[in-house]
Amino acid sequence: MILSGAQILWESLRREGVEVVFGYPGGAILPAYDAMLEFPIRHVLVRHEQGAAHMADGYARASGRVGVAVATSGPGATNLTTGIATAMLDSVPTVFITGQVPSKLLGSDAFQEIDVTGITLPITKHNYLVTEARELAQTLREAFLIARSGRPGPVLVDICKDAQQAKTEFVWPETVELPGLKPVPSPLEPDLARAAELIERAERPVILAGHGVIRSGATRALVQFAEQTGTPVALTLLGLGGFPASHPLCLGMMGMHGEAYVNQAVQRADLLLAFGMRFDDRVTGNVKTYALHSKKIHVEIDPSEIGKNVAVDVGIVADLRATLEALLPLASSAHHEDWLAEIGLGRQDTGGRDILHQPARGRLYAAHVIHDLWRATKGEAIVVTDVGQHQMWEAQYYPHERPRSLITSGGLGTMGFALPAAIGAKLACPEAEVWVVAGDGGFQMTLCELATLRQEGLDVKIAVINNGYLGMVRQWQEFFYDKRYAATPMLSPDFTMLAAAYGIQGHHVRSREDVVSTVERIRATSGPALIEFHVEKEEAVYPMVPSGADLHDMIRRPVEVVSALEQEA
Ligand SMILES: Cc1ncc(C[n+]2csc(CCOP(=O)(O)OP(=O)(O)O)c2C)c(N)n1
Repeated sequence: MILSGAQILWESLRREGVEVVFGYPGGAILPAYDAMLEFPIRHVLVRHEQGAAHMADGYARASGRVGVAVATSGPGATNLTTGIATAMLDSVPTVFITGQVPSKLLGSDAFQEIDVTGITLPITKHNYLVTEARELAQTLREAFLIARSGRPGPVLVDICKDAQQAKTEFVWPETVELPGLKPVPSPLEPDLARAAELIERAERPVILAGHGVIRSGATRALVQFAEQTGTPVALTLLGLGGFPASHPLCLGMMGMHGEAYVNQAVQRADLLLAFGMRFDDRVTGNVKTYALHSKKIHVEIDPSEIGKNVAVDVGIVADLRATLEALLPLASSAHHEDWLAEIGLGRQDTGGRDILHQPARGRLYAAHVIHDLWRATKGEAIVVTDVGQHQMWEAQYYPHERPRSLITSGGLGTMGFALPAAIGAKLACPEAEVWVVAGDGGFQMTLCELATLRQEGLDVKIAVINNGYLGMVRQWQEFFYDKRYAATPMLSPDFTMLAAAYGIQGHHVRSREDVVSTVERIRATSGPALIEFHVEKEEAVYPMVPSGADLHDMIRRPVEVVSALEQEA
């Protein structure tokens, strides 16, 4: 079959099972856009290429499938980079297609020529420059394989305009073998035996569950393992939902804004079982004082993570679900009642984050909003957050029961992620209730995608948590810079009027009494809607481990503030 490079692109995507792509056209990718009309693929026209990248990312996180974004050369491609880096740091399977100037102009500083493979080298798992149509099918096949295999990640394919236009025989490679791509190893018997031995001996074990649980579909195996070995489970931000929040062995989130008692449990444990997590600095605090009394077992698909930040006693490079299934018959049944009771006692120490139980007195706290949103949605929504205080409050006050029900940028911490990623998530899971939870700052970074939301007619609900500040940065200034609020007070538009301009209904909420009724009101309507919640301006996320401090050294809500609130009661 003779096809143009552009036709080969879409035919290859179709064969890879791609049903929707997110993109924005331009000169160097026009042949591809022209050919697209012949193929059964839904194209979502974004308003900025960063949005396309986050949509592909949100689509992939919500579904587990590969998300695809398309852009033109030069500024189209550079606009993708924040989204590519976001996908890279959170290991999200994505493929980015960019147009490039004709091959004979490469290196000539042609109009809209930029070295895209050079720019994206450190933020992709792999990238390609395609100069000939006959290379395309093989390259795309490889790109999808690399994006989804092992530790997933973004792959970019930069295609010269003449390679899109040229015609060639279409040959679809049924199998692909890449010398550098090794099959995921099975866990080794001696490592499993050693791990089982450490588990057997442990008296104060804690499981640290990360994004890998969700990526490998290990939730059921993890629940079984935790129950059989009587081991409590602490979660990273990206691990939330990987183990049901309501499970009696679920401790909740650890790390910088984790529960005080969870971090204490990690510090006091005699065995840490790190499953599909990478000992990120937000999780460990000061590594020199991190969990000094524990043996450590680390199960990770990426060998470069083993021993990278924290030395471990047993490192198992393998798929997590396969490892847990292999470990289950070897691990003896155990109960750790004393240990669980000790942790349970610690639960009373909230570090001052129990603002929910204080009287509202006309004040609206973000914690109220998130908690009431959880109640109204029965905890069943897919929540897509932006980055900042609201992101941490979501993690603290919206318990997640299912994998892939929280979508958030953890590694890169990308403001502007939420709205576009939610559009991707909704397209991946049309039946799901999808909520954006964003701050007034981050929402303004990509709010042009309201137009995309409207044009696509997607039922995504939006909660803008407006505190009039770049809240998380203001909090750091409050704690560590003597309340010198440099460049954090922020003037915003009336977000409901802005929504109205896009043909989207909007509501203001200023008091706690109105939270549930307004949420219910927009849930009862289909189609997009926005609520602007006007919350306390100078509230902080508690507790907090300052960057680089010891994990047990948490900042709590000052006692005088707690007692003042109590006196009001
Ligand atoms: C693109 C980008 N720029 C800057 C930052 C640094 N940053 C982290 S949180 C934050 C404040 C976010 O403010 P807002 O969106 O209003 O959310 P809030 O913290 O108030 O909930 C900033 C500026 C970032 N994470 N991403």
